Amino acid sequence: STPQKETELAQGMVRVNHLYRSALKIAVAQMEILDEEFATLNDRSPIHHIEYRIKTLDSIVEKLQRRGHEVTIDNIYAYVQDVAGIRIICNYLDDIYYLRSLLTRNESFRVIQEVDYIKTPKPSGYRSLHLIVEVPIVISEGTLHLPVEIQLRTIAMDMWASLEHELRYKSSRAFSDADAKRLRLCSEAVFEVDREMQNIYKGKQAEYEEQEPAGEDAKE
Ligand code: 0O2
Repeated sequence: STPQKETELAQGMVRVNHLYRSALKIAVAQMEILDEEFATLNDRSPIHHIEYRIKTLDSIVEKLQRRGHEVTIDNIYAYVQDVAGIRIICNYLDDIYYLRSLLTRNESFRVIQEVDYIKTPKPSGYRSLHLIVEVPIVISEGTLHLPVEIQLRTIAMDMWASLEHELRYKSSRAFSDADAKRLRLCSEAVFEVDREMQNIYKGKQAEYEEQEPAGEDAKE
């Protein structure tokens, strides 16, 4: 790459950063509004907590190169859909699909891609629901739509993903095939826990509903 190309890339990155930061802010604010609404109207929110990040330049460059694209600003807009990323950690499995239904039904964030790694886990054992939503941002030239990746997962799936990432990439010891196999088994065990916790929660809820008269009946 020539020095001129590098200057163009650096200048373009300032704009990329600004635009995707803006899209991320709007998407995070909207998810926080939903979370607060659930907490106020219901006694609990399907959201345990929210994390978010802007992809680092190194990670953007690595992704473009891995997929055989030249590293240009246009190619970032065209091929990297997770420059802005939100991770929503939910308590229960059903909470993930409930949030998915809210996101797919609303008019302002259009879901343009969905990959369900819960129904079909990755070969590593990774589980999460990945959505790409288009977020409108108003800038001086008008309204722009930018993609934001939303990863939805349970606390248990998040525990597995963080430790797997740590073991695979950051641990000082070598990562063997046997380690990978044990991690796949852990992923299945964790999924079993998710299903059982979900059942316990559903059971508890049913018990509660039996004891408490429904709102309408109580008034009569
Ligand atoms: P970051 O935060 O950018 O550094 P890609 O795999 O990136 O070529 P795609 O389609 O975006 O293409 O990938 P995918 O797999 O749908 O989503 C990538 C993200 O999902 C990763 O982000 C991780 O956050 C998560 N992920 C996917 N597979 C695994 C896995 O096996 N283990 C763990 N722990 N996380 C996974 P980046 O790009 O790595 O990170």
